[in-house]
Amino acid sequence: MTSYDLGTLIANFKKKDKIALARLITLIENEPERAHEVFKHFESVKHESYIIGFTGSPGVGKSTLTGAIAQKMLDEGKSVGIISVDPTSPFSGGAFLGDRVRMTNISLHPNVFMRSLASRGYKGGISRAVFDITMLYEAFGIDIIIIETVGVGQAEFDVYNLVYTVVVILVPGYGDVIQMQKAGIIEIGDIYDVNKKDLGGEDIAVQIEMMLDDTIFQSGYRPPVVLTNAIKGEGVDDLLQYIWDHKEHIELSGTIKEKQKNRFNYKIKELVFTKVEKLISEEVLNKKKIKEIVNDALDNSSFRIYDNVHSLFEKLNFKIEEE
Ligand SMILES: Nc1nc2c(ncn2[C@@H]2O[C@H](COP(=O)(O)OP(=O)(O)OP(=O)(O)O)[C@@H](O)[C@H]2O)c(=O)[nH]1
Ligand SMILES: [Mg+2]
Repeated sequence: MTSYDLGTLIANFKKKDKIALARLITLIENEPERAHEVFKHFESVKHESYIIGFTGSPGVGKSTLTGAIAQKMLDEGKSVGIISVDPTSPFSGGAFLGDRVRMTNISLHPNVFMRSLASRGYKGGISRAVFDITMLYEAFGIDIIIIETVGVGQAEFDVYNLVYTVVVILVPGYGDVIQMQKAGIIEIGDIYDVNKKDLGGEDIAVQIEMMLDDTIFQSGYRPPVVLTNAIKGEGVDDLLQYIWDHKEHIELSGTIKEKQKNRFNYKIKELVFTKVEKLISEEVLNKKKIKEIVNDALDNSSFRIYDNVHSLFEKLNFKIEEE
């Protein structure tokens, strides 16, 4: 994987070379343990991207809508980085091609970058990979990042911890709002988009509004509901406006700082766990002592493993000296 010299890659990346960005993403996807080598080069950068999540069941129109919204953002002079998490694709290449077909208008634009990930098979999980890619997009100086996820499963829920505005996308006839409520999806939306309005959707919008009527919003912000036709671009301006409104709301109320703290805590925990796991494997699991505990269990009593492992850890001295 180290067929490219890291120094050259970073130098090209800093010159805004999209190929260098793509290669660094691949490097970090495959070798997350090298992330510190990469990000060391950006410690003087203070650029922050605004991160938006688009979530909804398969086929609701997430990619089409992402394409339409991204086009509007480009028209406003912003650069856009897209990350599509595709749970069905066994490898990212397939997802990328599929989404590129749906985002043909924008995929060749110089200020757009796209990446698709299969949601399985990443060291540290999908949210680890997604987080690291958002960091590379930020380092690259991208203004807006859109993360497209299918709204099921823990991995996707983790992604909500990484974004500032969550757009939940529904379509006419798709189940009912109660079903979504059960899945916990309904609580996480900052904006609700009922897409495919050419097929109806008023009833769904009414159901969501009713549900929102029953919810108390401490922050004073009530999530709006918008109807769109992503193919024709209808309602997309409204959706975009709601995104900017939410951004403004969280910036003015200071909520964005909390969300950023959340992001950092989440990442730090993941980095620490990864390090500790490695340390434990090297320092503990490979030790002779473990074999002794196993043999002791075989020779004497299986019940001894609990106390033996407990005693082993009593001898470990994990401490960070704080002055
Ligand atoms: N009628 C109608 N079809 C739409 C609309 N938006 C998207 N579609 C179609 O719905 C299908 C799925 O759209 P995608 O954008 O791929 O949906 P997705 O949610 O990204 O799908 P996955 O990534 O596979 O989960 C495509 O055939 C789109 O052309 C809309 O507003 N109206
Ligand atoms: Mg899609």
